[in-house]
Formats: sequence, structure tokens, C-alpha cells
Amino acid sequence: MYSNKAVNDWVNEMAKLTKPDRLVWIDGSEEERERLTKEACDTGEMLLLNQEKLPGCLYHRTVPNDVARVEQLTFICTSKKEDAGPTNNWMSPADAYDRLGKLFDGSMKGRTMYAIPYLMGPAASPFSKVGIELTDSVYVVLNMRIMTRMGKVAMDYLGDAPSFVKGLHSKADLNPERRFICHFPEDNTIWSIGSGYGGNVLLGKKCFSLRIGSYLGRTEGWMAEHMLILGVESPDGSVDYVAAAFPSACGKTNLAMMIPPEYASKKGYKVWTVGDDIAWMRIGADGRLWAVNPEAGFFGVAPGTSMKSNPNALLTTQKNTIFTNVVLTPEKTVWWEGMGVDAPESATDWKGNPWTPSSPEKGAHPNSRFTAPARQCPCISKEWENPNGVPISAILFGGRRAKVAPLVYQSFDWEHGVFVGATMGSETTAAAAGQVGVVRRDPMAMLPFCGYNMGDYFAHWLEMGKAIPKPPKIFNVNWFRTDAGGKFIWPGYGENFRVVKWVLDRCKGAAGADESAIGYMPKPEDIDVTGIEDAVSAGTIKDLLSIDKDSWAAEIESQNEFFAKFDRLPAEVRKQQAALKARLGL
Ligand code: OXD
Ligand code: MN
Repeated sequence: MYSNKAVNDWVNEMAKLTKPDRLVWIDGSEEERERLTKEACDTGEMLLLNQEKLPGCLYHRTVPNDVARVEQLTFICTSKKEDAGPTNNWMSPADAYDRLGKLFDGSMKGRTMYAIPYLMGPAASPFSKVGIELTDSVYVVLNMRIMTRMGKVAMDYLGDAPSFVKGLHSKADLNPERRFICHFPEDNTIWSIGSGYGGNVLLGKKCFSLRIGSYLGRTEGWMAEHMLILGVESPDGSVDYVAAAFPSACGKTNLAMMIPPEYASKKGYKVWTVGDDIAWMRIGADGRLWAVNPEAGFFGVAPGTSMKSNPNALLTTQKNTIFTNVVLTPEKTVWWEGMGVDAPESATDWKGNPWTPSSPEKGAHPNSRFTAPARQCPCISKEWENPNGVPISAILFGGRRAKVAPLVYQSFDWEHGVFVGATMGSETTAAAAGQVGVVRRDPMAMLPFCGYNMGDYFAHWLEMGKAIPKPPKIFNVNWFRTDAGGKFIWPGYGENFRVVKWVLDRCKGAAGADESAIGYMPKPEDIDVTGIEDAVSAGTIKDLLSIDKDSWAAEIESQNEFFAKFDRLPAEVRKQQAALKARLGL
């Protein structure tokens, strides 16, 4: 038990509701990790992997109906419905507390309630904020230990203050009919019930750092964004930082950890990772925008992660990592589709069934995950825990667009950049259920994560632009343009460095650009193709940078369908669209 009265009072109140057999306060110690690991393995909830090959690593399977975030069961519970806005599910706080309160009543009977204090952001950083998560899942505790700074460090940061995010989680009966993820931004509270899957239950991540965080950011004058943060070191040793927002499954972790192509690494360029998913950004004393990664680990998608696609991610997961819903091999190691090594001849799949490479179903769930400590990443930035964060030179937006968006363009100014972010979209892939190639609008990649009315969120971006004396420049990138046969034209992965390099050169005034209808564009010769001239000819670059007026006309129509939902769309957004139309001659 800690000495903070507000914390103790609230924990006791929640224990009265959920009625656990015992309450365990989490301190974050090594002894505690060992004890909880043993406990989790004794009950079969988790399994110790081969400790010679994967020291400190654990394995877990969720129930098959609980493998992803559930947007349809995620609610923003503001007193006024309009404050949740047109893109969020809404429940009134009274209804939500009542409805979920009934489900939480006695939900921890026979179980342990773990009280986890955790810190989002580096210790000793003015950016950081404290949450307490109460949970009946030891899997959650062990994951939170990796994803956050957990235990005493958080309570030391909080001291006697009463201001912390109150998170209550119970697996309850894991029934999807009784599964809800509710956010009460006006009360700094999150209630999650009926799930055991990461994004729904590791409350520090999407629930706090993005949904509650974005609400706090608007009230307090900062920004909580679904962005990776990376640093590019130049041969002279200086480092410039980029934050980038892409919808889920567009390769944020890969970009955050990319390895520059040989032509650049030979000259001395390096890429350093600060974060792969979330950025909290504030205006610094020097008038620039400074960002921290509030998390302490990576909760990455396993399938497709290989020594080819993302060696840094794979190397990060070689110890102290929790694997969820991947294939378990007979020697108690892990495997997944796209790992780049031969599949085990016989193994156990993510559902716990016998599996061989000729089994009709995939062995690992497509959304199977690794939870790995960020400090183990070979390319982790030495600034990643800097209490002041890192200064952001450029913000990138992007998505999967087969045709409309060129490889890269720069917005004319901050307001135009906000419009570019607000009109972000991504085309659905075969990996998700439903029709392939349909644009899903996902402004700033925040559609599922904005904790308030998205019209007000755009207004907040516009306000921030006025408040930041030296704002980052805003760009849009698209790694996913295809040719007539549907093949990707741009090689992607580490080659994306070439585009980031142009972006940073633009920020330093060291690269030219052509002014086009949609923004500043590189001249084809501005994208350095040293070493990939065969794959990416001058003609290919031209294609990648071309703007097709008909596609843009259709794009604007599609933007308007999305905007029609909004009654709080800032006039500036419409103004930007009108200016774009005029520039396109539409
Ligand atoms: C994630 C997501 O898991 O964005 O990071 O879905
Ligand atoms: Mn994400």
C-alpha cells in the first residue's frame, strides 16, 4: 500500500465493487517479476519459453474471440454527446457507470486484484503523467511492466497529488457480449471489461496515452498523437527528428527502426528510434515542438517481422519479451508467418491446436504480438528518455493509397498541413475483413483514438499552429503507390530513408522543390536513387510523383462525404479544400 490518500480511497472503492479475494500492490521490483511470472506459469495463463534461446521470454494465448481492439465496443463517455463527436461511439457517463458497474460488480471474486501504478513518459519529465490500473489479469501486469515505467517510480512521481488516470480492468467472463472499453475524459477514468487483448487492456497505451491524453492535451495546450518518433543522424553527428502518423498496419514500427540504404550508411547516416506508436508533444522554451515517447516498450505485430523487413524489431524481441498468439514450437521457441525462417515441421498454433506448414490455417494470428522493452532495441536513441523530449523538425502523414497520393509532398504551411492530416485515408488490404481497396478516412491516424469531437481536434491542431513559434514542417508520404498490375512501385522499408532525407533537407532549406497544386514536390532528381537505379528509374520516380487530376477530383468528393458527418468542422479546413480545388482547376 502506498501513502497517497486519493489513490487508496479510489482503490478501496473499486475493490468494494469488484470484490477480489486479495489486493496486491505492484512495486515494479525484480523479485515481483519473478513471483508473478511463476504465478502466471503455475496457472497455465502463461508459459515460460526456452530460457536458453529466449531468456526472460513468455508465451500467452488469448481466447479466440479476443484478438484485437474492438472499435465498436469502445466508447467516449462525455456528458454531452456532441463532445464525443461524429466519429466516436458515445454513452452518457451515468449510463456507462451504471451498465459497466453491474458487470464489474463481483467480477473479481475468487481472483487477485493487482493495483499497478504506472508512469507514461520518462521519470523526471515534465511531460509525464501517472495512471493507476486495477486489473485481475497477471498477463496485464507483466505487459504493463514492459510498456510503462511501473510501480514505485510512478508513485514517487505522483507524491501526494490527487491527479492520476483511474483505470479499472477486469477480464470478467471474456464474453464479447459483455465487453466494453469506456473512457470518461471528464473524470480522468477508463473502464475496460470483458477483454484480455493488449489494446483493450493495457490501459496506458491507446486508452490513456491517446484517448484521455488527447483530451488532456487540448485542455492543457499540448498534443497526444498516434506518431512514431525517429532521429536521423548526419555524418557531422547532428540529429534531426521526425514524427510520423500512419494508420495501423502501415509500417510505423518498420519506419521507426529502418536501416538506411548502403549509400547513406557509408556516408555516416544513421537512424535512431525514439518511439514507434505514440508521441506527446509540447512547445519548448526555444519555440520548437518537442516530443517524448510516453511508452517504455513496443507492442508490435509479429507476422511479417523478419531480419529482412525489420531486423531491429526482431533483435529487440530476443529476451524479456512476451509473445501473444504466435506459433509455439516443440523446443518452446516462437514462429510466425513472414518471420523469414522455415516453419517448424510440427508445432502448436495460436489457438493451441497441432499445426504443420501444410495446415490450411495460419499458425500465428495475423494480429499476434510481441511486447518488448524499448531499451533492448539496437537502434534506440540515446535521447529516448530525455525528460525534455526531442525537437521535431518534420511531421509526416501518410497512408496506403494505390493511386492518388504521390510518394511525398510538403504542405504550403501549417494550416495546409492540418488539412492534409485531416484528409488522411488508407485503403483497406486483404488482411482486414471487408472489401479490398476501400478508403477508410483516418485523420492524423487518430480516428479510433481521439478522445473528443474530432472537429474540435482539428481546431486544436490549428490553435497549436498559432502557438508554436517555430512549428515543424508538415509532409505527406505514400509508400504504397501501385502500377497498372497492382504491384508496389516504390521499394519501401529502408529505402524510405531517401524520402525522409529529402524531407529533412527541405526543413534545413537544403533541397529545392516544385510548387504543385497539392503542395511542394521534389524534382525527380531530388530523390537520391544511388544503388537502386535499376528498380527505380527516372521514369518510375516521375510516376511516383505524378498528380492525376481525375483521381484528385474523386478524392475531394470522398473527403466531402466524410466531412458531411461533422458539425464542428473548422472553417479553415473547408477553406483549405476550396483553395486546393482552385489550384487543381476543379
Ligand atoms: C496498434 C494500433 O496496435 O495502432 O498500435 O492498432
Ligand atoms: Mn498504433
